[in-house]
Amino acid sequence: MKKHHFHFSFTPLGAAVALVLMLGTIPLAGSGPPGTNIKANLPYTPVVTPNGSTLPWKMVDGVKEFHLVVEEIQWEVAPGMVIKAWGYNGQTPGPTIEAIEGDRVRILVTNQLPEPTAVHWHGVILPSGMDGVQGLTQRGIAPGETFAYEFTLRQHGTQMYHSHGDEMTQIGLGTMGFFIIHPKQRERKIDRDFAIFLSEWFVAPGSSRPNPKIMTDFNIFTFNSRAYPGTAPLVARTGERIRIRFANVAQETHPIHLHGHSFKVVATDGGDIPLSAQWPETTVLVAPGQTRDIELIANPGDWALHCHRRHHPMNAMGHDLPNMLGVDQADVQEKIRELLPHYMAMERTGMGGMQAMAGHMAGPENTLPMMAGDGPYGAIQMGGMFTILKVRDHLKAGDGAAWYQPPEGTVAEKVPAGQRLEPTKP
Ligand SMILES: [Cu+2]
Repeated sequence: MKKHHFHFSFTPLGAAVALVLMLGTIPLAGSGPPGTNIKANLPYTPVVTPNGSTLPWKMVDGVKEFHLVVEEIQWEVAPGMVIKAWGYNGQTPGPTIEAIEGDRVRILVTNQLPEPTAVHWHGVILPSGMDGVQGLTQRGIAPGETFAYEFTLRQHGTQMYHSHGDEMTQIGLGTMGFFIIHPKQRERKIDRDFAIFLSEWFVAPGSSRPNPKIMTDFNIFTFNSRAYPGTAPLVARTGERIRIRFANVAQETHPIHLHGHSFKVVATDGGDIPLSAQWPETTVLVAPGQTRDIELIANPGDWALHCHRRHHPMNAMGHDLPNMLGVDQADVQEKIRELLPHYMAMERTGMGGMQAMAGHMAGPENTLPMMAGDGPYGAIQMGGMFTILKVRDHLKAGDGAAWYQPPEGTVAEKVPAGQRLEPTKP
């Protein structure tokens, strides 16, 4: 294979541009990952990857050079559950790559996995030999080897990178990330730009290794490989234009629903959707192999953002157990326990009690209760693919952790005694 030569031939202009761009990679104490915090020096609004980070880069002879290391990692899905995942640079999804249309990029990939891999730049228009399909466009990157991918970005949009060798195992264990290409000039300013990768896993309760052989029956559902209440909220100011990018290389389709807003799907992994072809939505379906960008104007409040398949904003829920809804189990609990030793008489009135039960009953090690999260009014009874868009009129430190303070008289309340309660009838 042809060896790469890294030339150093700076022109004064190139050096100045490089200096300005590199300033963007200097981390500020307490202000997030490198590359995401000095907006003034970047010609775009940096993407925020909740629970993740942005991959730093350096200019090498006019080429933006990134370095990914694919490796086994210990990954916390949420407090109480750590898995042995495979990811890039210590994370799953791997750090978000950000670049600009027209950039020449070089991405070094070092393989620390126990088997060969290749990295596919999903949706990126590039020379075939840089496409990263093991066996088809290159030989696999053997354990310990470093490969260089290099190409010029001829488009903009939300693309992805993911393993394209032994995909069931490698993607199933977390080897994917965002590859975001900003346009040279955006027509409308974006105030906040978020990126959320959708994934599902099967991790047998009590174990820590995701099972890569599972095809349909998953038990852990994640945003950026985190399950609620481990998902970081999205924080914004009232009236801001928000872009949220979703990506999926998993097995399931995920209809992602945002409360309290009407949004437009403005782009797919194939490019921008023309204004005349955008229509309003409150739920966007993101299928495997797709990305979808939505834009909205932020309304004040705490707004649920979640997958709308009902078991996806849930954690492991023992779904193979019998249906007990409406069954008086007072007399049969002991008999059921002869068949299911750990069975508890539950769910007669619904499954909402599961969250309270999880609080005072020891479950299996290293898994997550089906429902979790306490809000200002009680148990939220959610898990999995669930997070909160927190929009405030005036942002201040700590807003990410604080609950919305609604204006007087704008919260649903119990009807006072003595008022007429007859339902209206057709
Ligand atoms: Cu889903």
